[in-house]
Amino acid sequence: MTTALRFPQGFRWGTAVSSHQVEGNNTNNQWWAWENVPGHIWHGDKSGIACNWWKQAERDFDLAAQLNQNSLRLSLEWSRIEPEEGFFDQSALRRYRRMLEELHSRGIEPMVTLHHFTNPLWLEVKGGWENPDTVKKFRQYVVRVVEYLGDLVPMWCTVNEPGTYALEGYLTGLFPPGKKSFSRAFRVLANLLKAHGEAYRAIHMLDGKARVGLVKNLRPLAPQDPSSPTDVRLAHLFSYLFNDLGLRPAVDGWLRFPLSFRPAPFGPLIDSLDFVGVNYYSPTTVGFSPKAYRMLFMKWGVPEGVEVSDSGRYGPYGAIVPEGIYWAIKYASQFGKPIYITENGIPDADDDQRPRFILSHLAQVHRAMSEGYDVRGYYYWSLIDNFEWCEGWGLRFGLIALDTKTQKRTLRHSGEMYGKIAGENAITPEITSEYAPKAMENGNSPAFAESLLRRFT
Ligand code: IFM
Repeated sequence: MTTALRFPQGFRWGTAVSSHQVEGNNTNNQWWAWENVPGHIWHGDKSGIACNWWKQAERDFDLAAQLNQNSLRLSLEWSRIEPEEGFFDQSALRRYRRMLEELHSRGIEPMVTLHHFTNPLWLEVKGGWENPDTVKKFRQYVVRVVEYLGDLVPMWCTVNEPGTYALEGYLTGLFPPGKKSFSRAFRVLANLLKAHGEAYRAIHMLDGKARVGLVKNLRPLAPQDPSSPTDVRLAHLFSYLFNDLGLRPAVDGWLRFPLSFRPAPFGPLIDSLDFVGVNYYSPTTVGFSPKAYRMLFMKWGVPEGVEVSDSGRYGPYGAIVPEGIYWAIKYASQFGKPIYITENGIPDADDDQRPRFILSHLAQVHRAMSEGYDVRGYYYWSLIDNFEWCEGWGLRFGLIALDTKTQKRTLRHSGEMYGKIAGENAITPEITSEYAPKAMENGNSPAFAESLLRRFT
């Protein structure tokens, strides 16, 4: 690499976190209850005090500022703000207000997510997102939040990864409530999408200037055996169910089958995106398995012959395919809205892959932008190691390593590198040669990546 890859002025350089994963002691949501049942979390881990953000987020805001971050994506914990139905806790709202002010005072613009996987317990016992009334209750919570915090929040994400929430909570059963039912999964997804639409309208009613988006985890899906017509069809079907159904309704408003048995547009959803939040991690292969009858005979896997990241309870977290982020940007661009990469990251405890991962993915973001795709920012997941849901503390995504026993923070090499990129607003040849000289060689998986892009673009 001989010339720098420069990003436009004003590009958002950020990191992302979510409330339950960093705050600590979120005892009043369904995840806390779930964690306390043996067998649910790898190694029996618990979120505990997590990264102690409820008391000391400012310590990590300082670190984010030192890494030249101009934005940070964090989420609000509904179960703190509305601990009992209809009771809004002013002290919780005050704490969030303080956090947001502290970010602004460091020159860091907050991007705030309203729902990131957790529900208050009172809501969960009423059926959570299976219950259509939850949409109305979410709207009420959003209105309170925006009235109190709106002046400090230029960008809102309504719901984080509705597809993942529905898939893991209602199909694989790895997330609470641990159900396995297609019809429930699609009911939940439909309600989350409706909630997005309602929240979009409510926020704009209160603040015309706010920008509001939905955060979608986009996964390139490739047939396990490209010569098998069944695998090819299944990959397309799963891409439709996972990628398309979780995003398209926020543009055209339609809740199609299987989101609804009587397909119809849902008014508040129509054209309800000011931006698309794209989370990209890795691609998945899809193949036919007669045993997988509960999953429409689909078996998922990690592409073969491709470098993988650290492993969790069930094997590698994912394959490292930087071209996938380029695919995700192209895919999201069909909706005609600005794009933020709201999450992209890798679990890599010893940090031997992360510098290369970040550089090669950013190079693909740059490639897309130089072709005219409107990407406005990139948020690395995550600023600091945090509680990784059913994988507990077993997967480490942070630019900053956390010792959970002592709460000691240690900046990783990759963190230092990301800070330099943000500071330069560019990937310079010096940064590349210092941190990951081979990152731009596309040495990982060129054949797989190219076939992936051919199939899905
Ligand atoms: O930690 C999660 C996050 O909460 C949602 N997106 C994926 C991340 C890594 O698995």
